[in-house]
Amino acid sequence: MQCNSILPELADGHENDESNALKRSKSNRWHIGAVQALLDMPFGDLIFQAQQVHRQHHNANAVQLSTLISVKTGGCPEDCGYCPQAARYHTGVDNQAILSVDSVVAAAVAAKEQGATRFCMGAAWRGPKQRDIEIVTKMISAVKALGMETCATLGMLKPGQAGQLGAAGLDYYNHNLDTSADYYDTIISTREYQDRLDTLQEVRDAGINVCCGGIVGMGETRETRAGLIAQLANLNPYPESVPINHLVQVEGTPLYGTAKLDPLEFVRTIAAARITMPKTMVRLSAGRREMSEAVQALCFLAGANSIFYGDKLLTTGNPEVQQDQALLNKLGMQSLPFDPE
Ligand code: SAM
Ligand code: DTB
Ligand code: SF4
Repeated sequence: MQCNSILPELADGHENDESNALKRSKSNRWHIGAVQALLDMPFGDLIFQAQQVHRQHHNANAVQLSTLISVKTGGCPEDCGYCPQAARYHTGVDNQAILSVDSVVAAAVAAKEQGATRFCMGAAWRGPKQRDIEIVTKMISAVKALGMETCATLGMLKPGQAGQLGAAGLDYYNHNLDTSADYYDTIISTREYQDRLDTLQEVRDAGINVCCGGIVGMGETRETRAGLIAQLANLNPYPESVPINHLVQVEGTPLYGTAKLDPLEFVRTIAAARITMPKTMVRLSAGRREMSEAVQALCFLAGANSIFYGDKLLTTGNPEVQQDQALLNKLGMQSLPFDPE
């Protein structure tokens, strides 16, 4: 029986004359059309192909657990249409000054006890100031000393800042492209797509792992989702971690009330990320609390192999730890141990 599979080698960037339209171009880049062809496949064929790629590169029954903390909440000058922390929207999020290093370490200890191996510190900044970097680097060193992987998401970085974060022991920097270049200015007007790409380059140049993904369910088309995935897959190298967030609709934000995305479209996006970026950790990110267990299970089948773990994301809710443990048990999945590599 014929299924629309591409050869697994191809998914890792090699050309093959026998391959069909679902492939990278001669220049070894993913065309938006090729990613859209993946998204257009019959659902079963797409998941089968994603599983093949996934099993070639990963333990298909293991998931990496990261816990988030908001180290500085609300009052952000940016206008991201999805975000409850933008100062200009009235969302009921209370502004909170930067947390103390001690309280962040206490939260990391608790996260580690619950089984998280990575601790991600987020701040509602357009970008950090030097005095912010000085505090965050202390947080990073202290969390790293607990034997956890460290991640931070602090907004745009100026030259030199990524180096300071890396020297403190930062393993990953999260900086999302969020959507395709074409759709970006309908969602955010206070910065350019290129600003995001510039920060990603700063992170790369500092030798820090890149965590970069986006949000779906923002009223975009399938072509827009293809554009996001192609953009991510064409980063050279592609990110080590790719969070795929489902928009959490927060009252007061411009995107509140956006027509709901069909959950299977979300699953398709995960599968396309897996196929185009075979070795990356694809993170089933925001929006899990609003998702059924069955949809989450489909996301794991489609190649997701990491999640945010803990009762809260930054300002919105996440499934409770006990609920996630029960789901992973039900699926026979295990958490990935800390990998010092
Ligand atoms: N301020 C920094 C920045 O924007 O890069 C770091 C924190 S920001 C909250 C981190 C990411 O959270 C955003 O890039 C976006 O992808 C995601 N995010 C924010 N609000 C969200 C929402 N309502 N639903 C889904 N993802 C969201
Ligand atoms: C990412 O891609 N998703 C996380 C993390 N990186 C920082 C953030 C999700 C935020 C959801 C809305 C909130 O809780 O404020
Ligand atoms: Fe600010 Fe980040 Fe929220 Fe945008 S996503 S408003 S930059 S905290």
